[in-house]
Amino acid sequence: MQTVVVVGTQWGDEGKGKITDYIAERADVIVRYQGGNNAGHTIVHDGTTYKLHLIPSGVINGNKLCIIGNGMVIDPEALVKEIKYLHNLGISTENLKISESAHLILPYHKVIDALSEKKRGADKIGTTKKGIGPAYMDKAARCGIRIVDLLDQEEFKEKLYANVEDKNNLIKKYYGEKPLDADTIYNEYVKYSHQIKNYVANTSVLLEEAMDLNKKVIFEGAQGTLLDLDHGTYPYVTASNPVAGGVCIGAGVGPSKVNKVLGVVKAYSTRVGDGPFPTEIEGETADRIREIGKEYGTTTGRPRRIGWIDAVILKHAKRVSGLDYMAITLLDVLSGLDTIKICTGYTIDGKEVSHFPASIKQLKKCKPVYKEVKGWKEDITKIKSFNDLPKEAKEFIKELEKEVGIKAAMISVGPKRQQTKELI
Ligand code: 2SA
Ligand code: MG
Repeated sequence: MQTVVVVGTQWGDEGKGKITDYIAERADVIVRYQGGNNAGHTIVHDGTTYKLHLIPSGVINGNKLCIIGNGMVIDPEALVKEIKYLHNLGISTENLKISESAHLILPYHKVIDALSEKKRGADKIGTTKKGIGPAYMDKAARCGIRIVDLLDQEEFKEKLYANVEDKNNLIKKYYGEKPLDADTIYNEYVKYSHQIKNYVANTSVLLEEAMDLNKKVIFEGAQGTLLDLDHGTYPYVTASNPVAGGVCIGAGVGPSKVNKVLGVVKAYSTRVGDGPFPTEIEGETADRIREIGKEYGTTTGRPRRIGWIDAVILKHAKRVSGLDYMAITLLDVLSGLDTIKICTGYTIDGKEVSHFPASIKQLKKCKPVYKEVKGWKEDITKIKSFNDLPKEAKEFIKELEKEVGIKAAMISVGPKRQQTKELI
């Protein structure tokens, strides 16, 4: 198999970084195609924990080509910081390439992100305040500034000053806040441009060359299906397309080049940020899962909301991304529970709901229908293979496969590379 997309099937934090890192051992190229430093991918390798936000998880794997695709939005301050962080840990970024067409996050995007959240009040989205939404807004409004513009100081200056004037008017008019200084931003960004210029390339061409040579490519999704701008719980979503289709747009490859899609499925559900969450639970079980699963935002430190696994969502993810297989992660976190619930459907006022609803109002009314399976007591973090799992854990996976209609190709029972097991 030549290309694989690793996609989040829920609200992000399914363990995509860990699964990408695991399969990256056999790959040549790892590509991020959407989002920015709102993402938080945690990888544990040889006793070191790596937290990545922008750079593909494959970077930990030695000499792999790592691509930041055109569909991403890049905060150069965060990028330079992440490069330094990796260097300090002895990880080389020699093979990192950044698309010249990717858009920049500028200081005013972060300010506007925070101010619009404040303005939304109780209806806030719960963004990471990294400026992601406002940067994609400018991209769609055709006033965005790209990496290629940053490398051309004259071009950059012209675009930056026009934007700062516009944004300052907005900031003053709608929010009554103080304006930003264009000169300060310009000087700061020119400094960054020198630090990143050697990484910049036409990454679509690089990918084509790699694929022509039959190199193995992984596309690493960030966030998840339910946070997708088109297929998620709009407006409680991010501003990009994490679903598998986002690869074509965000990496500059045609759909015929995407061979397999692996959906990463957490054994329970989490959501960080606001918006509907039909299987959400609170109380003792939720707290236990949050603590054992270390369910706190990798980027913001926010405690994540907890719920049971939801097959309605997984079927939605299977359809919109064309999932071939599942990778079931954080299975070990469920050890010790007497029973585990799997949501198999929803009802609204007693009536069955056939598909994941688009209306937020409807979604809020959805009551989950649960199937209960027996839990297991054993610590499963040290199992050598899938066969060592207690029969209840195997039963849980079998039920999920039946409900969703696709096989589990992998499971993971801990953060280390050796704790990921292959089934097929
Ligand atoms: P944004 O900042 O505009 O993308 O926020 C919009 C929504 O998308 C959610 N979102 C995320 N959800 C889960 N994980 C993400 N990455 C970090 C992590 C988040 C963190 O790995 O833990 O540290 O808080 C991520 N990024 C964006 C966000 O919560 C909003 O619901
Ligand atoms: Mg994360």
